[in-house]
Amino acid sequence: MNPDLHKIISSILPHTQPRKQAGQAYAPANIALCKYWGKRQESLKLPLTGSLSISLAQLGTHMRIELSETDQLIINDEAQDIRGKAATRLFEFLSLFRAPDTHFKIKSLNTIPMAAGLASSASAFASAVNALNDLYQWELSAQQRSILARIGSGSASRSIYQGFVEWHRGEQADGMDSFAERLDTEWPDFRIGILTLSDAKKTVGSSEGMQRTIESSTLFESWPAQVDKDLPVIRQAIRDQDFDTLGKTAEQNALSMHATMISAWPPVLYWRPESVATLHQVHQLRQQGLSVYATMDAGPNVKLLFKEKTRNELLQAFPGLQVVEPFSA
Ligand code: 2P0
Repeated sequence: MNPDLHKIISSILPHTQPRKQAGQAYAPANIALCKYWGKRQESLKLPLTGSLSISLAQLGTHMRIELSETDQLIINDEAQDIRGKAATRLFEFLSLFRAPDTHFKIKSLNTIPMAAGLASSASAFASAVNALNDLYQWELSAQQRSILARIGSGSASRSIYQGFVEWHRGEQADGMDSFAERLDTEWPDFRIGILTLSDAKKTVGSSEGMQRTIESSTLFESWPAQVDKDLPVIRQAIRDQDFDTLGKTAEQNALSMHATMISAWPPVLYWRPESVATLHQVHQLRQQGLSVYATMDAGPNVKLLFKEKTRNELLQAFPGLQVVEPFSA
């Protein structure tokens, strides 16, 4: 085990570990409005920049971790190959927290459409940390859970909270100041629309994609400056409930991130023809006066940002649109 990881984790966990037979918890998925793309340190998943997201309320991962004789992983009622990529990554992470002779039976239920490429590592690793917190009765703060979830997957640091969430870059080498916090702004009529355009399997995972971008894209040199410009604007637009400033800054931020990916070699091109057609359609709707913006992550699908009053027009334009109300109870 990486000695830093061991030291950091034991500095967070309480010394006594009373435990139950099983722990369970939920964590929402999240969509970044100012994206995280690039690490300054790999094993602790320390980001090059801060980022800011909105969590997806009831769309996320329910996880139950039960003490067991063997390691098992069941996702949406289907037993997974324990040697598969996703299972290996999850169990390597969980092994950081358990005695060597301990085994877990994990049952995970995703309420987010898997085909949307949104059932990402964020809600999985955040729900895993929350479930461990329940199993071992650690009673960790949200900030401590955010740090642990970050070690599993960077974006999972943000999935510890609902609402608007900022992940601070931090400066320290041990990552103890690189955690997410909830912004104390509610925005009841803010909506996210999910468009599942393609279920083509992801060709390049995020970790590999960001590494390749850093190594081979000269455009990437400008990415931290883009975030420095966008993050305060997005934070302030949320405080002011200034939807158009938020929307256009978030869309430009997403497209700037994709520009760096596309200029990597080999190109990290997540876009499909349907993705580009949808971006054009969004731009056309804006020209017609509709206040709607787009964002995209490490996959071909497009997410829309809009307000409740625009819902019906957008459902007409995009019949398959799944509308998320991030501030519904
Ligand atoms: C984000 N993404 O901010 C960005 C936008 C994808 C594009 O966070 O290597 O799965 O586990 O830290 O968290 C996806 O990256 O990567 C991601 P790791 P993660 O949402």
